[in-house]
Amino acid sequence: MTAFTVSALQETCLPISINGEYRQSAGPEIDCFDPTNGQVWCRISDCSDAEVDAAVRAAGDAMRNPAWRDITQSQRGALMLRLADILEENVERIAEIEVKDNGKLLREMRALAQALPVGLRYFAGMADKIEGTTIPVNKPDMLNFTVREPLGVIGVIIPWNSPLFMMIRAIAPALACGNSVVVKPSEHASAGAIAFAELMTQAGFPDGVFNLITGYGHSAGNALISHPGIAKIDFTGGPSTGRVIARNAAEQLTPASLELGGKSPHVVCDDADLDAAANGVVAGIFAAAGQTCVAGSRCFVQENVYDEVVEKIIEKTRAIKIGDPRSDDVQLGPLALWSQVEKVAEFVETARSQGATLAFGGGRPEGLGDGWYVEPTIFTDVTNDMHIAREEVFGPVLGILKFTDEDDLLTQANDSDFALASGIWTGNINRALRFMRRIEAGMVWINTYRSPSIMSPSGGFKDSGYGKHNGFAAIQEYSRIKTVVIDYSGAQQDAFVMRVTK
Ligand code: TXE
Repeated sequence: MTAFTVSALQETCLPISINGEYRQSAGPEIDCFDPTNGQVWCRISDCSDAEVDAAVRAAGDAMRNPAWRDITQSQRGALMLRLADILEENVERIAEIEVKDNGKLLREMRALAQALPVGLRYFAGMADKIEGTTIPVNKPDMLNFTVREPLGVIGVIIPWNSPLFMMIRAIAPALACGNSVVVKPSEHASAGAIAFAELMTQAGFPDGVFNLITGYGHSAGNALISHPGIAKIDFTGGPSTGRVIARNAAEQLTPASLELGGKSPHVVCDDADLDAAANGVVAGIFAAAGQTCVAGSRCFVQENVYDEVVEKIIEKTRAIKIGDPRSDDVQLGPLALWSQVEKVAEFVETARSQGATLAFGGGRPEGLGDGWYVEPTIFTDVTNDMHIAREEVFGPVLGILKFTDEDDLLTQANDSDFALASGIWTGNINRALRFMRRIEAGMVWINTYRSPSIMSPSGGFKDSGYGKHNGFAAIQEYSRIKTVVIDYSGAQQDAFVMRVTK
C-alpha cells in the first residue's frame, strides 16, 4: 500500500471510510497543522450528521451480516492476525504520518506503531477463549450457564496524542468480541486512522466492521455519541469532554468507558537509587513533551534528599535536546497544538504568581523557527494546593513537592481530583507495597515509570474516568453476559409461584 504516505497526503483533503470504502465527505474542511513549523499540511472534513448516521448504520448492518455475525471466533482471530501482519509492514509509514500530525518523536511513534501488531495478536489470541461460566444453582435438574456475546456498534473517540495506539487498544478487544466500530479521531490528528482504514479491507474484514468519520467533537463527535445505534462509547480525552460524554451516555442509557486526564504523583524516597529515580522523573514528565495522560507531573521528594534530587533532575533536564522530532538524537519535540503552547504559558504564569519557584525553563526555546516548542520546565517549592499541583497541564511542566514520611506522602498524593497513574522509587519493598495499597491510582509503577502493556489493565478512578483498556479486563468491557437456564427434570411447574432458588 503506497497511497497514504506523508507526501501523498500533503495538501489534500483526506477521505472518510464508510462500509469498507473511502469517500470524500461533503462537510466543511478543517486544517491540520504540522507542529514543527505551524503550517497546514493536510485537511480533513467535518462530517455531517447524515454521514455519521451512514457510518453507524453500516456498522449496524455489519453486525447482522452473516459474513461477520456467523464466522467462528477463530476466524475472527485469524482476520486480526492478518491485520497484525499487514500493520507490521506499515509501521514506518504510520509512524511518519502520526509525527507529521502531532509532532511527537519519531522514535516514540515508531515504538507505539510497533506495539500495534503486538496488541492485535494478543487480542486475536483471546477471540476463541471468551467463555461463559456454569453456575451451580441450588436447584436439582437445572442447568444454569452464561454466554458472552458482542455488544454491537462501538463508538470510539480518540485524542491526538497517540491516535493509533489509543484506537487499537479499543478496537482490538472490540473486534475480538465480535463487535463493529465507528471511530472518530481527533480533529487535530486524524491522518493515521484514515490511512489505517484501508488495512482493515486488505486484511479481509467484511465491509462495515470498521468505519471512520472525521470532524470536530461538538459536531461529528456529538452526532456519534448521540446516535441511538451505538451500543457503547469508548472515549479517551479531556475531563471536561468526558463529563459531556457521560451526561449524554446517561441520557441514552449507553454504557461508556472514559479514560481522562491525570495529575499523577511520582515519588522519590530517601532510600531510592537517586540517579535512577531522577532519570525516571525526567522521563516520566518530559517524554512525549508531557502530552500523555500518565505524565508524572506531581513529583514528591522526601525532604532529607530534596535538594540533592532537585539538583539531579535539573542537571538531567538541562541536557535534554529540543528540536525536530524526526532526528534520532532529539528528546523533546514541539507540542501538538498551538493552544497547548498557550495553555502551558498560562500555567507557568499562574505557578509563579502563586509562589512556586521557577527552577528551570518556563519559556520557548530560541532558533527553532515557528515550531510549537516549549522548554522543559521545572517548578520547586510547589505545594499541593497550587494550581500547578491540581490541574493537568498536558505539557512539559514538572512541579516538585516535599514530603516528610509515608503518612504525609499519602495524604498529599491522594488529595487530588485525579487518580490515573502513580510511581514510587524506593529500595524498600515493604514501603513500596504499602504505597501500592494506599495510593488512589489505577496504575502503580515501582522503580519504573510509564511502562504500560497491552496485556495489563489500564484506566483510572475519580476524575480520571472509569472502565479499563488492555488485558482481559478489556474483553469484559466489550462483551455482555447472557444467562441461560435449562430445566431437564421433565416436571410440571407451579404456574403461580416464581421458581426462585431457596
Ligand atoms: O481533548 P478533548 P482536547 C486532556 C489534556 C488536554 C485537554 C484538552 O489536558 O489539554 O484534555 O484536549 C472529541 N462529543 N487530554 O481538546 O476535547 C474530540 O474531537 C464527542 C487528555 O484535544 O477531550 C477528540 O476526538 N466527542 C487525554 C476527543 O474528543 C467530542 C488526551 C478528545 O478531545 C466532544 C487528550 C463531544 N462533545 C487530551 N468534544 C488523555 N487522557 O490521554 C470533543 N470530542
